[in-house]
Amino acid sequence: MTENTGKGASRRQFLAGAAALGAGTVAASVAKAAGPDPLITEVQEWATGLGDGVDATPYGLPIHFESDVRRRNVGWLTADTISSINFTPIHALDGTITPAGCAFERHHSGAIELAKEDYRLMINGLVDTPLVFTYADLERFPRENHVYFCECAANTGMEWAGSQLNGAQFTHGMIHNMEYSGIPLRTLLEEAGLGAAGDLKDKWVYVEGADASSNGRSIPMEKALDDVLVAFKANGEALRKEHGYPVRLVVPGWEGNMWVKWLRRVEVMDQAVESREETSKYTDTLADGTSRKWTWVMDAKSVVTSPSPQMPIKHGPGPLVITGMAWSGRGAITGVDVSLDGGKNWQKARLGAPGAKNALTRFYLDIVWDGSEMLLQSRAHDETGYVQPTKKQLREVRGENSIYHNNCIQTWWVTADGKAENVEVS
Ligand SMILES: Nc1nc2c(c(=O)[nH]1)N[C@H]1C(S)=C(S)[C@@H](COP(=O)(O)O)O[C@H]1N2
Ligand SMILES: [Mo]
Repeated sequence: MTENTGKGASRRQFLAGAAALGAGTVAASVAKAAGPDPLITEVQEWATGLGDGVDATPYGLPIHFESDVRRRNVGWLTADTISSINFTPIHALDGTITPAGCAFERHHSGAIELAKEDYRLMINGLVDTPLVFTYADLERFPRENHVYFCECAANTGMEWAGSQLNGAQFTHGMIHNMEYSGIPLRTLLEEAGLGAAGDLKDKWVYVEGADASSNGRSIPMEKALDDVLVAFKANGEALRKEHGYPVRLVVPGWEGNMWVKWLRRVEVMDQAVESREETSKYTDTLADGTSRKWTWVMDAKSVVTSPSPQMPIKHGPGPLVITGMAWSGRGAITGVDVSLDGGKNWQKARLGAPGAKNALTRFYLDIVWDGSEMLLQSRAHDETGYVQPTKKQLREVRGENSIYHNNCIQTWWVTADGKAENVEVS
């Protein structure tokens, strides 16, 4: 429900909610509505004229009432928008699929425009036959569809030292979850032939993009041959320019930086390159000043998306839907717990659908809110048995010098007036 929903509409939804929850819970407040509602008793403007014809919007956009549901950046985080990041409005979304139009963007040298006709993908290095594929070539290989999340390793990175950004969009919005159509990288590597590489166990691929930054990353051959996709469609349509049109790499469960956009080259190598993006950046500085490297996998994590600072409770005490999302780069989410009191007591949330490997899972906790303040938290479990850590537990092993891979439990302080704020319970 948004502030744009008319009074009548909100009452209709309220009635539907009451029916679903069973009579008694909210029926009393509905009965109190006094006098005829003109939205029901009077013929409205939208019923006396004609609506738009079918071609009014050849490619549809969200209705203007929903214009607040959009990507946002945080000006002070980066010097300019060229090498920067914006955030998915996760607070306002439901289900699991991220619409491409509001899926976060992260560029190191801006989003480039690269036409399909100008697209080339080179496979070289320790292969039997170096190959170059055009876009039309790629379309002729057998393809697969998979839903995967892509999370920047810096997601939640501003929260290490204390609570900072006031909204789930800003604390956890460097993530999107789409259905990709693409070719297994394995297929293309095998097309070039891996005989020349010898024993594949200690081999790597180095992947780079066509943009000025190139964003080169080394990936162990084992992963390259496992589930990595060379993708050209997301959510059924061509990738958006900002997400790597016409072709990007999809590296399931691993940090977003490895998902090279505008993919132009895959080189088979006998060692890692140790490029900028895997040494000076995307390594995790520990308390003693040394850094962890090769921390590719995104550990299990979750966040309550509503209520949250951008999604206050407007309806007062009574039935309340608490919802959020959970994900893990190590496998499927098996459960999510929700706490209303800062982690003292936990309740099992309901999963919107069974967790799927390396994809977002939606969770719900439907409660009757008594109007008292809450310290809302969520805690994810994945199929490896891993449990999302508290901030204290994470700091014990990782210190506070890091930016990347902060997957600790998030707290929203919900006050009696329904407003929510980002606070730290460690
Ligand atoms: N070629 C290229 N690929 C890139 C980047 C880039 O700047 N250039 N940014 C990386 C980073 S850091 C992330 S988190 C993801 C973000 O993907 P998105 O913009 O589709 O959200 O793309 C990765 N791939
Ligand atoms: Mo990233």
